[in-house]
Amino acid sequence: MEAPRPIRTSCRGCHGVCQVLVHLDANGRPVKITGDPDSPTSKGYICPKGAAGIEIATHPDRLLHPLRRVGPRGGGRFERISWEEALAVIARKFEAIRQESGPEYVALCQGTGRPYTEFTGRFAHAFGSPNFISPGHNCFLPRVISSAITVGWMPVADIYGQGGVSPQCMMLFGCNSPETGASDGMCGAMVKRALHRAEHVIVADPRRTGSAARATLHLQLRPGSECALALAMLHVIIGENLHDQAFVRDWCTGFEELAAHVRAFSPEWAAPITRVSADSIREAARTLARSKPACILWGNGIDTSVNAFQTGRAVLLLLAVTGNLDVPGGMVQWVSPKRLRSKSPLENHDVLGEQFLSPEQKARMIGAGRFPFAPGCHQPTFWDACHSGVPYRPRAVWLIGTNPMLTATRGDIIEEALRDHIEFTIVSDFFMTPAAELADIILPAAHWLEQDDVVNFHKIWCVLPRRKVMQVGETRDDRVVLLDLAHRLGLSEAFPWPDWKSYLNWLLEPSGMSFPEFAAKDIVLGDMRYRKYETEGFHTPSGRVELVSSIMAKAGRPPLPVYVEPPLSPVSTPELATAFPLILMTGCKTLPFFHSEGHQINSLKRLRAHPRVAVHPETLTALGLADGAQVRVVTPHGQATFFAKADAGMLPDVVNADHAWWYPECPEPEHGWRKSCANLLFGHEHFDPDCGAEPLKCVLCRIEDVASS
Ligand SMILES: Nc1nc2c(c(=O)[nH]1)N[C@H]1C(S)=C(S)[C@@H](COP(=O)(O)OP(=O)(O)OC[C@H]3O[C@@H](n4cnc5c(=O)[nH]c(N)nc54)[C@H](O)[C@@H]3O)O[C@H]1N2
Ligand SMILES: Nc1nc2c(c(=O)[nH]1)N[C@H]1C(S)=C(S)[C@@H](COP(=O)(O)OP(=O)(O)OC[C@H]3O[C@@H](n4cnc5c(=O)[nH]c(N)nc54)[C@H](O)[C@@H]3O)O[C@H]1N2
Ligand code: SF4
Ligand SMILES: [Mo]
Repeated sequence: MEAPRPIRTSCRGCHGVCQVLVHLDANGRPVKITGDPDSPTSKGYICPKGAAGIEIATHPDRLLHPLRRVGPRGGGRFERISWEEALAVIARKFEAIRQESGPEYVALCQGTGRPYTEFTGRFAHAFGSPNFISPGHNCFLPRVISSAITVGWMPVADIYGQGGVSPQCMMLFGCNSPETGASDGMCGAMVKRALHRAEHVIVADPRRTGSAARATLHLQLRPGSECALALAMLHVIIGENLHDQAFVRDWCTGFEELAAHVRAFSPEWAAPITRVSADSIREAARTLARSKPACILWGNGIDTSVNAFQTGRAVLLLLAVTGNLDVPGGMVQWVSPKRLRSKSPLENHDVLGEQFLSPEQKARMIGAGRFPFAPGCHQPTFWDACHSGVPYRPRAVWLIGTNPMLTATRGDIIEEALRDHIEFTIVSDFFMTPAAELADIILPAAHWLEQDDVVNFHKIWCVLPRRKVMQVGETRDDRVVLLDLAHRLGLSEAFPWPDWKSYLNWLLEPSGMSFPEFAAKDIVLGDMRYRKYETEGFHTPSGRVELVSSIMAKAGRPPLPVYVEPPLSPVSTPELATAFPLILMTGCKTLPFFHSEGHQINSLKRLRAHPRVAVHPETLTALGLADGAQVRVVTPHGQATFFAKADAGMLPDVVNADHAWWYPECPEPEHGWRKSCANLLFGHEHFDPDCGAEPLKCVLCRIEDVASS
């Protein structure tokens, strides 16, 4: 019998947009996933995580049915229950808490942006709870929010060449998607292609990444110093009159103030701070300003510091003054298809449902007002409250797609809170995790191979079809579960769709397409237009690019970017640096894993068997350590165990540790989560005052040999 034709769908193994082919056997069972060579988004690329999709979905450890805890928390005993029972128990409990204590006593924590995002915030807010928590303060949202207040939209590097122009100069600024596969809704392989085409490639990264090694210019800066680099580049561009005079005159506010502000920040000022030579800073600035068009792929390397928000603004100002906003091959605002309803919170904030919260409910958010530009409820502040009960302790916490003991800071207090303090915890996941071990109810989530979807969460540049090709056990799409519970709790105003299918049809309705018609398409694009500001202005209070931010001034924050030294560094805390002489970066993404995901998966573990800390070979020798030695990374806050990896691309006093590492095979309930958890190395003391970001890539540590102690 002839095998059926492969099914074309889109992968959701990360934040990429790769289109893939799922190959079926004669019985219609998926057996293999390959890249789709005809895909306009990924042109045949597939990474190991995408290729492992079936291995993940059908893994023997996959959660298959709803479970209810029996016996004590952490005792490892659960019983199978039906979906009906699980949902009825949850609805009853949520309703009781809403009546007895108030809706804010039910909190919803999600992980990074995944399909559920279009309903999670909406659900919490419609229920009346402002306590909607995500890792967004450390990820992507500092750039989204700083962009929103500066230009009114999220600029995206125009590497796909919709306007028929490729970037001449590309700068990677704390972004490594060519090596990690994808980020921010863009395929790393397509970024790589654009890098090959660009005349100039500038990489600002403390590590010599693959892209840095091939770049025209690698600015190997000290971690955490990137705002100083951006300010000095602005100094050169404005000082040498290399800025786009017409754009600045017609479309920016505050240029004179900016020019006066950056006068003090010369390359000579920045060189000792960044460790990049003044000549290299000048060269980078001149190249960026003189190449038309130019774009900057900015990434998580600039989100995770106490100066993330200001840095995001400084990078954006570089693009504004060089006239690269919304031009072909520059940094563009994507035009989404008019005839599809957008479910992207980046485009339509109402998706998150904040309009359903009353001002009184908003004011009850844990940490309300602490960080003026934080997205939602600030994750570390939230977990502190769960632990201490100050200002109050939520009674129910629903963890959807997050493994907070591994990926948030201070997993120790999160574990204690879940075990000893929170009355009712629900976990929705694919697998049993250290957090799920402490849950009262566990809900098995559907994998992307098990979902029909209209994919445009990031709204970076396209809408893609996703098709359900399999069903494992009783797993359910998180959104189906949220929709069902919303109806049980009387939230039909916010969730008017009777079921998932009708929601998808509602999204497609203006186009007149049915889901099968949509699914038969490769991609749906809007009619891209550039320089939209010429007719619409910029979506800011002044209608222009606010080089001097009126919104920040109003919030009592510096309206022009300033450099802030990392709180723990050889400069800020020289005494501490004698005991902790190395600068520690954590959590640069690695190709095989998606944060804590993939550690059960053989094909992925084969690619990286152990958690690593990358160290310069001379530093290893000076420490008397061999390549591959088991070491302890120690900070003033904690310690974790890794395997040393000699890496000549590191600066001698900078090391880089993997994050989110755990051992699913180790005994429950901990599954070895404490052993190599980079996030135990951070306290809850230092935050970005604007958005609440944490210095995950710039603290101090020392390295000790495990064998000799
Ligand atoms: N030290 C350090 N820490 C970091 C970072 C860093 O750079 N350094 N990076 C930070 C960043 S950028 C982020 S975004 C966060 C990520 O933080 P998280 O999102 O909490 O990280 P994941 O490990 O991806 O956890 C996701 C869990 O969700 C499950 N899951 C996956 N897909 C789905 C789904 O569709 N539905 C459901 N219900 N479950 C699903 C997975 O099995 C896994 O157990 O980590 C942050 N933590
Ligand atoms: N394979 C894989 N892909 C992923 C993920 C994953 O876990 N695995 N996670 C997804 C998520 S949630 C995110 S947020 C994205 C993040 O993806 P990216 O935006 O690429 O972020 P990172 O890999 O965290 O860091 C990018 C680069 O920043 C550099 N960097 C670190 N500190 C600094 C600094 O102080 N200054 C500068 N200029 N650079 C610095 C690092 O050396 C690194 O090379 O990736 C997404 N894609
Ligand atoms: S890069 Fe991301 S979207 Fe692309 S194949 Fe890999 S996991 Fe899937
Ligand atoms: Mo992220």
